Amino acid sequence: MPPSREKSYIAPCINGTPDPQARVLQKEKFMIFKILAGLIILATVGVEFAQAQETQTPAPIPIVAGCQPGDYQSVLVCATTIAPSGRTYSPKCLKVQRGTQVTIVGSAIHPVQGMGPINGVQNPFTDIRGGAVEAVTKTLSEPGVYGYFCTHHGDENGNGMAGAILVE
Ligand SMILES: [Cu+2]
Repeated sequence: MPPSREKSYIAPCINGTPDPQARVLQKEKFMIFKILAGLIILATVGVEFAQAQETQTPAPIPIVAGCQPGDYQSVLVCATTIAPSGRTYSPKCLKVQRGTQVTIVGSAIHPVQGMGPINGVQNPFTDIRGGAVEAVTKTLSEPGVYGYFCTHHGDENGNGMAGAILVE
């Protein structure tokens, strides 16, 4: 008989009374079972958590005024300005952090008007009915996409002279 087997074999009883060493061994076996069960539970919870994370991935960025997700020019300041540049805006696709003050320059030639809410996010530039003929400053506190356009050279659907602000 190999020595390892001899070592692992413990009779449950010695002379009709339970062997205390055997009981210890059984406790250890039970402990191993508990650890295994714990690991299985952890793995299950982990998988469920990962699946929950997967379903919580943010919705794709809506394309507004032709701005694709990769087109956004990131500006890491607390106040920034978008100005007309010919028949377009500069920057046309602007990305800022929430809480940034954004000024859009309007003029008699390029009255600026905000688009309606996108994905339920209210656009503070929308209340400029007919288009602002001067610079308008708004603080964008809620993440989302905010569209705007020139009422002379663009439209509500983002055609022509229009732009988008992505707030993260
Ligand atoms: Cu214009």
